[in-house]
Amino acid sequence: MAALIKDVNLDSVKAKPLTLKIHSDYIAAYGENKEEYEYCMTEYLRMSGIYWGLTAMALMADLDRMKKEEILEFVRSCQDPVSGGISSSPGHDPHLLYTLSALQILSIYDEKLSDQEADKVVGYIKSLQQPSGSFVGDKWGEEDTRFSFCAVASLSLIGRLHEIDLEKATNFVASCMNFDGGFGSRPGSESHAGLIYCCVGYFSVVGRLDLVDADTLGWWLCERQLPSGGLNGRPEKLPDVCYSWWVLASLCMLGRLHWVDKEKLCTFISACQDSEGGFADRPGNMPDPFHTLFGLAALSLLGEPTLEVVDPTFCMPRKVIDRLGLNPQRLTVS
Ligand code: 3PZ
Ligand code: ZN
Repeated sequence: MAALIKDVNLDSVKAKPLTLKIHSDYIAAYGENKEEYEYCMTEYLRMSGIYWGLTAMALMADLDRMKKEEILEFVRSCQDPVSGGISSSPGHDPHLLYTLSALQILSIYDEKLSDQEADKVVGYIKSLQQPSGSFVGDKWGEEDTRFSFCAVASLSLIGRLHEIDLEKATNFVASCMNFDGGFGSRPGSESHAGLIYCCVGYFSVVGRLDLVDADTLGWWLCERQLPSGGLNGRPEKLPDVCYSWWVLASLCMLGRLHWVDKEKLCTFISACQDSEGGFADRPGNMPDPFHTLFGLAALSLLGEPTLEVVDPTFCMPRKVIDRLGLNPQRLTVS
C-alpha cells in the first residue's frame, strides 16, 4: 500500500539547519540578477514578486536590505487613475491580486494611500462584485473564491471592509463549501488547499470562522501530510512547500495547528532549502522567491524562534497586523 502513495524520498537528504543569512542574500540579489528576474519576476507578476521577497525579508528581520523608496515609487506608479485598481507593472491592466499585493507592501512599510487614492481602490473593488456576491479578479475575469479573499483582505488593510455587500459576499463563499468540509473556486467545484486557504482566510477577515466545519475541514487538511512529512494540495498529489503554507495557515486559523506532525513537516521544509539560498517546491528543485516566502512563513507558524511571527490570514508579520488593529475582529475560532 505504501508504495502507491505519491511522495518524495527524504532518506538521502540530510537534515538541514535553517540558513537565514544565505536566504536573505538570495532575496537581496534577486532583483539584481537579470536572468532570474526575467524567469519569475516578469512584468506580469512583478507586484506580487515584490510582496513575496519583501515579506520573506521582513520575516527574517532584514527589511533594511530592500530598496524602500524604489519599491514605494514603483507601487504608486501602478495605480490606474481611471479604474482605481493596481497592476503588476506600469501600463499593465489592474487586477485584484496585484491590488492586494500592493496594499500588503504599503502596510509592511507603514505607508498609507491618500484618501483620494484609497477611495479609488475601494471604487475599483466594489465594481468587481457580482450580483451573486462573488468577485471577479478584473473586468474580464470569472468569479472565483480567490478574488473574494483578495477583495476583503485588501479592504481590511485600508480599514474599508464595510463598503461592499458583505452579507452577499459571505453567502457566496459559504455556498462553495463541499461535503468534505473544503472549498473550491465556485459552488460545486472540487476542494483544493489553495482555495481552502482563500475561503478560510475570507471568513477570518470578516470574523465568520463559525461558518466553517472546523473538525471536518481540519481532518481533510491534516490528511494532506505524507510519510515524508510534506503536505500536498489535494489527494494523489506530490508534496510542495507552498502547500505547507496554505494547509498550515488554514489549520492555524481553525485552531487546529497541532493536528499535523510539526517535527516531520519542519524536516521536509528544511530539506527544500537550496545551498545557494532560497527554497524550492520540493528537495532538489530550483528555488524561487514564492517558495522561499511560503517555506519561511510555514516555519514561522511552526514556531521557528529565529523568524518573526507571521499572521496566518494575511501572510505578513504579525506586528504589522497588530499595528493596523486588525486582530480583534478576526478572533472567532469555532
Ligand atoms: C508559482 N504563480 O502563476 S504564477 C508562482 N506558482 O504566477 C510564483 N507551486 O514558473 C513562482 N507550482 C513560482 N517565484 C511558482 C505564482 C502560481 C503558483 C506555480 C507553482 C507553485 C507549484 C507549479 C499561482 C498566489 C499567486 C499565484 C499563484 C498562487 C498563489 C511559474 C509558474 C506559475 C507562476 C509563476 C511562475 C514556474 C515564483
Ligand atoms: Zn508550490
